[in-house]
Amino acid sequence: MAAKRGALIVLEGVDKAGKTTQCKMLVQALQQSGYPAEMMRFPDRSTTIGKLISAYLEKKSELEDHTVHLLFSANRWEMVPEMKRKLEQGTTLVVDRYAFSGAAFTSAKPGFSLDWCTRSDVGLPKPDVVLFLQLSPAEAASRGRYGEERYEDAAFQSAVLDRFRQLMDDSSVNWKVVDASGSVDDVHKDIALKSLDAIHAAQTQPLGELWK
Ligand code: FDM
Repeated sequence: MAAKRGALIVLEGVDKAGKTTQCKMLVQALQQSGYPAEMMRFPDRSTTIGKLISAYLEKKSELEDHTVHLLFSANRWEMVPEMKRKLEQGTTLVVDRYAFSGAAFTSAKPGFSLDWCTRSDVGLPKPDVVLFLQLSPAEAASRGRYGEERYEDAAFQSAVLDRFRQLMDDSSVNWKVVDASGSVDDVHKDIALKSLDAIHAAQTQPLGELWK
């Protein structure tokens, strides 16, 4: 009999919400409970496209805004065959950022509609759940200064949060809000419970197509 498919679990949220820490903890907890699981992150800076994106984020290069948006999207599409293969083999993928960051960040720039920003990601593997780590701008600020990369400033992050809120109105996506203001362990427990629900549901549902 074919293995039950793994779940596609995405963590989103503004900077400082703890996405990367929580992704790592979730993968470890799932593995320890006997669920095959791997972490992925977008942008994946290791590929040729990812290196272009990384240089842009580090402000070592300039790219036209539509162009970099499409590169972020292409960086997801290039991983799709591998993602599908792993999911089909029964591995759950825990993904740090996905198309929602793509749409929220670009559409926070002047002159970009949310609609245009989602187009290039239509049809990507649809997450079984998107966990949105919620943190108020004041709480984010209390976690220390932003870094030096592009987009790491409070005004831009607040525009991004508005766009995330708009994306969360779309009920075709299984959004779950996680209060990220608690302790690392409390947030982890909430994420683990919600992820197990998604893993069980995924076993009886085919993988969907995002925004289609
Ligand atoms: N980002 C990330 C985008 O602008 N578009 C995207 O599609 C994705 C996946 O890149 F500022 C932004 C979000 C963030 C930066 O930072 C990536 P991290 O620290 O590698 O997550």
